[in-house]
Amino acid sequence: WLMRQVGRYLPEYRAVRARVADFIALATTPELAAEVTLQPLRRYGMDAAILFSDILMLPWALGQGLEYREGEGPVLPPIRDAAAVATLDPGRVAGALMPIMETVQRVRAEVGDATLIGFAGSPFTVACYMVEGGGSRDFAYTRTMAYGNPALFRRLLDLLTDATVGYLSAQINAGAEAVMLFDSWAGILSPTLFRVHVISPTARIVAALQERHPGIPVIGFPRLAGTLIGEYARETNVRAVGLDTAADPALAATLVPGGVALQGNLDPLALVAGGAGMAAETQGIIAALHGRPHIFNLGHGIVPGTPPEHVAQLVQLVRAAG
Ligand code: 1CP
Repeated sequence: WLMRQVGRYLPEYRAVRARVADFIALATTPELAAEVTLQPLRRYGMDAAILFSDILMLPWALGQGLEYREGEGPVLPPIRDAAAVATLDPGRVAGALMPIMETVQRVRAEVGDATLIGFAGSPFTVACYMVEGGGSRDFAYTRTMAYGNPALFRRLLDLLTDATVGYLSAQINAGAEAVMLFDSWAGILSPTLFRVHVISPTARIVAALQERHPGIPVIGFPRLAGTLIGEYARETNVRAVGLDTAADPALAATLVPGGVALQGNLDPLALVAGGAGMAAETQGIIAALHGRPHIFNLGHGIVPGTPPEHVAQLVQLVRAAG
């Protein structure tokens, strides 16, 4: 399967997306969300489906406003002080996210032999968007809060950690067979804060899920973690670690314990290019991870301009190598 295998690069996704007003309407209409979740399996025969939703549906469910603006991405009213944190209401999460659980049930009923992966953002990455009020190149407000008001930042992260356990647990109860934690901005922290805000909440989430749902694997994706990926894998107990594009698979294989699967890590832009360049990169990654559990994937999500036929070529290359 591939990160962001559902989305704008697929004409059949754009057709469904055109039937609703916005992204939130699509994510909360189970019939349509289930349909788009299954699109890449129908087109390419992927071995896993990833729930169609977004990491920001959790802040939305907590009562923080959320809007997806065309060409601009997500926009939220920033949370930067204690009064704003106090407006977040964990009590409304389960009810608000009920349509997403119905999507999980629908997909599970139709997914056949493929694996259904549920997901959430990691508490740190979700906090980045909540504090900043949307995407950012450097998440300056968030990092400044983490250093300058550690008690408040900690309170926000604790609230998100508890809510994420409940959210992922509900997805598993609805039929998710594995879950992934997207920590897209893990790499912007100092090593000290990486331990506090990335490793520690992730370890808490994995432990709570293992207790409630023994045997359900958790895939962690601490993007741009560099050499801290080994410590992340050892301390969090995830069953698989996603490698970002910049990670050297051979080095990662020496840092991460042998029983932990590695997932990744073709550059999404190599997929845009296709052809011989993509094939060489793909073969290099497969060779570097030969002999250990490897889930072939990208190093980050598929980008909108990706030609769908390049994805078909990639699936063929990976199948031929396996
Ligand atoms: O209408 C649209 O098509 C909007 C585009 C879109 C899509 C298709 C957004 C807005 N989210 C999604 C779906 C999505 N997002 C999925 C499920 C489908 C799949 O993987 O195939 C997943 C797993 C995500 C996860 C996600 N959302 C992450 C983590 C992974 C990553 O890409 O780093 C992040 C950071 C987001 C936030 C987000 N949502 C959407 C956008 C454009 C963004 C990025 C904003 C930014 O940082 O600028």
